[in-house]
Amino acid sequence: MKYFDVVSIFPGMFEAITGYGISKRALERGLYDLVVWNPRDHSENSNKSVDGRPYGGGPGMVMSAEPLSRAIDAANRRQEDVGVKKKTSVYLTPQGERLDRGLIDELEELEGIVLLAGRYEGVDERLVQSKIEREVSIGDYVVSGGELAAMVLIDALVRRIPGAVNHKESLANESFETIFLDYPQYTRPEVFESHRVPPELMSGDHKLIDRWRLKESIGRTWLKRPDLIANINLDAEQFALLDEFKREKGVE
Ligand code: 9WO
Repeated sequence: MKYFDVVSIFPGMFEAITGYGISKRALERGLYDLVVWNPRDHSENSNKSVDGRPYGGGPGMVMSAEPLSRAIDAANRRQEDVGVKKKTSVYLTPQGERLDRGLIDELEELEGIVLLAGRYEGVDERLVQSKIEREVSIGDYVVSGGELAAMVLIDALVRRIPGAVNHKESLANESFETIFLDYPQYTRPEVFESHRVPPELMSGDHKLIDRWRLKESIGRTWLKRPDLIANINLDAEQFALLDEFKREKGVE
């Protein structure tokens, strides 16, 4: 069981993961739990305000430390109540450490994560310093708030929980995917706008199909993500398949 507690002023957004697909099924199967804590419910002023004007001036609003702090405390308390031992707190921000497979590997070791999704121009820095252990970015761009980034992180972790992804095969594929990009996929019809499905896939010869798929995976990685290929030491078979790919495509 994995526990996610998110602090957000837009709890409804998280239906995007709790209400659809693999992440919905995994929740129903009891493989993880997700609770969203709204700082508005922890605001003590009469307007239920969760933000204030930035000290020093400038445009927009800043999320206030106090309601966020109480919401994060409630999230941490519930993690303790359910017996979570290894946990961390994460603020989603473009200033954070870049989310990649390595960071997912690291976070996968934890039983619980408290995620802070900010809005407006940001969060009072004192809150980040007192309650946040890690800052994580999903890429070098600004979106309208941390919620989408939090969901990207949660979804990537949920699909790694044993039993979340149906087919045994998909799990094997995942380890394959850790090295190369996916091979191309085809379904009916056999001819679309005069383009046929590659004959290897129609052969029924599973050894030939596996070999073709591996060749395409390596070839596509070389074509589309040379940065990834540079970090892989190809073995003799993989090198030969890449060479064959290049010759077939008439490149190099
Ligand atoms: C707004 C802004 C406006 C003018 C100049 C710089 C600015 N930065 C921001 C900003 O970072 N706003 C954030 C909105 C405040 C915290 C939550 N927001 C957010 C998180 N936008 N994008 C992310 C995010 C999180 C993780 N990975 C990529 C982007």
